[in-house]
Amino acid sequence: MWRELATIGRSSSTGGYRRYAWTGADTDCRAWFREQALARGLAHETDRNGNQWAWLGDPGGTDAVVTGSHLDSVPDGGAFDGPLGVVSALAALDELRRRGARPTRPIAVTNFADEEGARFGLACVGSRLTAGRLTREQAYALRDAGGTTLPQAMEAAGQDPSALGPDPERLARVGAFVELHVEQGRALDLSGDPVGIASAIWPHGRWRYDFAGEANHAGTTRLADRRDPMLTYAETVLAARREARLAGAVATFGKVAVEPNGVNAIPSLVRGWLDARAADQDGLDTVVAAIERAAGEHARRDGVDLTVVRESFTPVVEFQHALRDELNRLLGGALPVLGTGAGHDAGILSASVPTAMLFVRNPTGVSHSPAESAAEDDCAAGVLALADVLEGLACR
Ligand code: HGY
Ligand code: MN
Ligand code: MN
Repeated sequence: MWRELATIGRSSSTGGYRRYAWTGADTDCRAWFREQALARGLAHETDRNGNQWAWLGDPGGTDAVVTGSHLDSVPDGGAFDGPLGVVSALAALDELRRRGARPTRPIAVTNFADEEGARFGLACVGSRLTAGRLTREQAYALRDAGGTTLPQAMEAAGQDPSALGPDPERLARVGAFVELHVEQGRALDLSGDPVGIASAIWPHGRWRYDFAGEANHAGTTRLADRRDPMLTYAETVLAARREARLAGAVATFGKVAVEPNGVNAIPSLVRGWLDARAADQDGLDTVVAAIERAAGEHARRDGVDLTVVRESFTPVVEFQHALRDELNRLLGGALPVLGTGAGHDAGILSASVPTAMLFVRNPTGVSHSPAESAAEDDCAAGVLALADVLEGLACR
């Protein structure tokens, strides 16, 4: 399974993945998922929001135990973020069959659409829509850098967007959702454990900063006459690092767009995207407000106009203690329980259904990079742990 998926959407130059929602690579990942489902005799369906479900047992049944993750990636992402959860879910079903386990509840494997938000800027679009945390109107307003809207992109990929929206009936049939994911940090490497259980997800969001200045000639415009938005952007990036350090948070400007982006032209506009996260909402509010304040001060000094728009936000997630503790009991009771600053579909769904997460050790902690890795033995341990969880929850 892993080798068949590994070639899809992989850049030959960087080795990173470019599986953006509703592009050809995403379509190929979806086709792979459907083939894997049908090869196992699972009932495959794509829901109104483009999420794929592969059912063992009655797709219309209730109290289902659902497990899965996402197949889309960040630009030049790693092989494991998302796919490890989907492949491990399918492999865990294979393990249940090998054990002769007899499910008494429906089990489903999912591939949630557009978790990374790499193309349209909003994280977890498929699960947000299904959970009613993104309206049809908001989804229809999403555009990529080329101006293509989400519904246009879905239609071009053969997915009908006309029914985008909440799916309460579907979620009412889910008794528990468990997402396995490669750890995006080094806690398990430091503790020496192959598998861990999630306690919480930090609150986090994405803010677009537009710095509007005045285009002019790089060679003839006196420094005193410039309204250079690149200067204000640069000061804001430095302020983000300073304020994050002071607040014990994290803040990143990882994406920037410059107009007209000419070597010998002072930009008219610089657009920078801030990703900010903190252990609690107060910390996040503090760092976000401090960065915006600093940007405003620099903008005034530089004669630049500043606009800040929040494009994505996920509040803190505390996974349900009962399911978290049930997983720990099913796995021997001694697994480490750890928080994360990374967002996940499980975080979005946790407001609608009992959710839990399993993490698999990442020896370097590196993620959102072609260098992301996980040892095969640890991945196998994750599959067995997920199989134990599915057997314990769904095969009473
Ligand atoms: O950004 C995140 O935390 C996740 O990878 N979507
Ligand atoms: Mn990710
Ligand atoms: Mn992920």
